[in-house]
Amino acid sequence: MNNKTTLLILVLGLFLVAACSQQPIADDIVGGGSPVDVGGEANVTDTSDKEPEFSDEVKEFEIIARNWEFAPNTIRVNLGDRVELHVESVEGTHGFLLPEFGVNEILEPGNDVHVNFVADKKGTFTFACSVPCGRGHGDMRGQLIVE
Ligand SMILES: [Cu+2]
Repeated sequence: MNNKTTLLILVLGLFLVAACSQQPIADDIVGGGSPVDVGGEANVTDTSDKEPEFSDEVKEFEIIARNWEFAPNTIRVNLGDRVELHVESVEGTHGFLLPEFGVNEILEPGNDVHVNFVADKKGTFTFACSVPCGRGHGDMRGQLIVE
């Protein structure tokens, strides 16, 4: 009886020791593979990258459309700026097309059309009239520069 109890305790003890010594090893293996760690680091990096990228500042520009030009025809903003354009035709019906930022507006004379977007990519992007408006239509374009 006494012997059996001792044996049982010994065996239980061995199981416990085995279980205890195996768990940290298993944890180490999971931790060493560390898909969780990498994901965490990537998330932290993403957040800190994005936060300074998008400012709360709104940059407003007045643009006049007439036959056959936009004035001004060059707009300069910084990456991450929120941009608000007030575009108004003072002469005939024109369009304002800036496809890279999903902008496509019709400019009826006298209507102040507000266009909002975030300058979320660097580069030089052409905006142009999208309404056939006469012989100068093809020259009626300008540039948005995001730097
Ligand atoms: Cu046009």
